[in-house]
Amino acid sequence: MYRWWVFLHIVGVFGFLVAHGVSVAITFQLRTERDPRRIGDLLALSGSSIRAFYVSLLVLLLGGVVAGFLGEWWSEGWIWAALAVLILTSIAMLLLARPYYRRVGLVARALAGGSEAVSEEEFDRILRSRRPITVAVLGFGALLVILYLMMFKPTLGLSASTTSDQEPGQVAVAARNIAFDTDRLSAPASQPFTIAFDNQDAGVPHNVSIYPQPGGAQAFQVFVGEIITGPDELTYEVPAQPPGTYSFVCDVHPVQMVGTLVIE
Ligand SMILES: [Cu+2]
Repeated sequence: MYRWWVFLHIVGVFGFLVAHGVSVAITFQLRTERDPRRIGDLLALSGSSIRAFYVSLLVLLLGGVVAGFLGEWWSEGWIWAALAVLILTSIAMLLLARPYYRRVGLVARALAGGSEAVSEEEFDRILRSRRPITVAVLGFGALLVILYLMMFKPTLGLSASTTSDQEPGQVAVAARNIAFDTDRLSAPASQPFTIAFDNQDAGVPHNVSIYPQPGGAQAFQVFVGEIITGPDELTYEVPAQPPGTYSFVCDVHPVQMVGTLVIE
């Protein structure tokens, strides 16, 4: 299900880019166009693409929001940041672009109607405004930021896996997309602790085992966790360990799934 909602989200993105590409192309065409009638036609064409643009935006938002719930991403910073960038950029672009289009349309209609209230030079100056470039750079920059947030998923200090709100002696870690959701865990020294393990990978076996690091406090494997196939959860009971730096590893994927466990 999750992949289908991401699929829908990306379909929305394609529609969004195609529909808005019409407006972008026309905006730059306007800078070289001086015939008021042609300009009126171009503005009408741009306006006609706006509906497809808003429909795509809705599909994009719907797919993204639902996928966010299914993937349990709403507890992480990147998805909120991406949504904020989308909303704020949309508002900024609307506020910057709308007066420009409105003025060009108004003047083009007046000139086409034979009005002489606006001179050719003034019309030229309005059409040569740098406003469209500002809007395009803003939009493209925001797309790059959102793409970065979606690809790299930085938690931005907001993550369900932060151990700060856990009681001492309770450690939580999740596996998703053949990766642990954190590369650093900490546990108290010289007392037993639990590891609440959440395997979110459907059909994929994972576990959590604890190994000493070279030169660490223990010479032998400290703990071997039972392997569970996701989606499944299990709480491991780990016996007391001396303070030191250890590795926590999934024995099924020891290369991709490894992190540092600090016992202090
Ligand atoms: Cu694994």
